[in-house]
Amino acid sequence: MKRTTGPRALALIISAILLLAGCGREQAADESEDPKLLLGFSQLGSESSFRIGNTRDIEEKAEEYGISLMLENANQKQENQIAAIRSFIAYRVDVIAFSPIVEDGWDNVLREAKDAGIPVVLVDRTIRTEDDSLYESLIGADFYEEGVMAAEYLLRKADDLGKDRLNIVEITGTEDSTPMKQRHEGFFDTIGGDSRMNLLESVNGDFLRSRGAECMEYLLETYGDDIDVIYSHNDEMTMGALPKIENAGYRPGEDMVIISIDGGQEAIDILKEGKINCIVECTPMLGSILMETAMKLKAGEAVEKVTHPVERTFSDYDDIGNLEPRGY
Ligand code: GZL
Repeated sequence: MKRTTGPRALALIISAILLLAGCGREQAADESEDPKLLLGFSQLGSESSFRIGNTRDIEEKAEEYGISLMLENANQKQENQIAAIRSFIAYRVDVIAFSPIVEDGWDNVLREAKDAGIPVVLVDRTIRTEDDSLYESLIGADFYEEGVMAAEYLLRKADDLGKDRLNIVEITGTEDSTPMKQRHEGFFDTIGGDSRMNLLESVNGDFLRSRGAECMEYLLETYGDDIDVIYSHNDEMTMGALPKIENAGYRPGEDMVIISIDGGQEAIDILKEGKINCIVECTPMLGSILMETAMKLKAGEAVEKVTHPVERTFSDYDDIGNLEPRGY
């Protein structure tokens, strides 16, 4: 029977090697200048410009703050994030940070971190737990508010279009992730009382460009001319959908209102061309707040339980000709 080394076994092997080889933190400190702070960060993957920009910003800010960073990319797998957190515990980092790919399934490993006396910071997304002492701080967007901002744009657009019926299709992000759940709730809570608004169907695109294209192909085959509005939970899926809309003979941004989220350069440029009507910003630039928070935790100082960055909307109602380069 072929035996593979699962992530848990892998974490245990890494831990054993580190401990047996005496490469734990204490040993390293004797041999070289101990950095002022060792931060272990588990990134969930590289699925979007947002994610790649977030990783780059964290790396750059660690360098700027003189913080030693152990960064592990989980390639969209929760089990890889759990294994990475266990290896950070074995290595006895000062602070653990991670962007949880989904909300559930973290209590056990975070209890191990807590038992080891290592503080944990959530970056970008949050977890669902009965015990919020398992993490010190959440640094990330208010996704519910992003959904509200998207809906507020649509209500304004609906008034200008003067239609008494708007059929909506929704392309959602990763199932059970905080942005997927809250962007949906914020949007539909805001338009819920408006009789003009009609949801045809929500389909899951997992925040991926390729899946966004597949979702749009299905929605066009199923609803075609009936589609008035596309609400997409991130720019990657939106950019996957756009060629499908055009190949089907529709003008995105004119025949169909396109609302997206993130605000990376590629999507902003498409908005300037008029093929996307509204983009709600979701900034990946969380590195500075993360480094400040990690340094406070190491110094034993109090930190905010939740920090939301300030975000805005870009739309066809704005003059964005002179917008600063987005940096992601
Ligand atoms: C939101 C972040 C989402 C982005 C997507 O902060 O978690 O994940 O909107 C990314 O682009 O995949």
